[in-house]
Amino acid sequence: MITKLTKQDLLDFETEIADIFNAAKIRAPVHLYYGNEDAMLEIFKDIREDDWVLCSWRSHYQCLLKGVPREELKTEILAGRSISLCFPKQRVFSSAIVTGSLPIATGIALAIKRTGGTNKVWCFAGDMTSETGQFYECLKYATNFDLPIHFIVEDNGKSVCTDTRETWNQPVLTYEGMKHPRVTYYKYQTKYPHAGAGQRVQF
Ligand SMILES: Cc1ncc(C[n+]2csc(CCOP(=O)(O)OP(=O)(O)O)c2C)c(N)n1
Ligand SMILES: [Mg+2]
Repeated sequence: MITKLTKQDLLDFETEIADIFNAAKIRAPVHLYYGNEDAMLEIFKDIREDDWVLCSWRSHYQCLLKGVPREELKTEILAGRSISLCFPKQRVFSSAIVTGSLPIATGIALAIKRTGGTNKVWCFAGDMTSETGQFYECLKYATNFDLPIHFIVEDNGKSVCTDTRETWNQPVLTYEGMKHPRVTYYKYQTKYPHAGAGQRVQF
């Protein structure tokens, strides 16, 4: 574990950001986590300081757990950059484009392998992202070339306002319950909407 952060620290951070957002002090979207703190703390037990962490638009917990100082993260979010947080020093990168970080993560893993590195890439993807062709291709490439990468599928059941299982007419998602050596799947129930913190904020 890189930090000594607790579940309560994670919850407190998102609550503070939610309050600031609802007070209309952040003039850009925020995507908050809730309900996945235990899963995150468990996953980060295996993540090392020299590993790379690739995320989506929803990445506050990863930034904190990878060692980005709380105030530094807050400053970036307040500046409107929550949707694509990047901290090269802590080796955490995000993309606001659905599937955007997957090929980048795979490429970093390829570079580590080619240069004989011993570190690894951790790539986080939402449930809808995990059902895309891009995800399938990146996982296939990483598996077949034995790249040092691990994917984490974070299932909140939705893609913005759309039910992922209904979209694909698939009651069980592809990586749900699958024992794939390069994939960790977990389910969580958030109390926040896809973006924002529950109150309409005009940018
Ligand atoms: C290429 C692209 N298409 C559409 C969007 C709009 N969009 C942003 S997040 C999102 C939902 C993705 O759902 P999921 O992968 O389950 O992640 P979650 O937000 O639920 O964590 C969509 C469609 C986008 N950012 N990029
Ligand atoms: Mg989702």
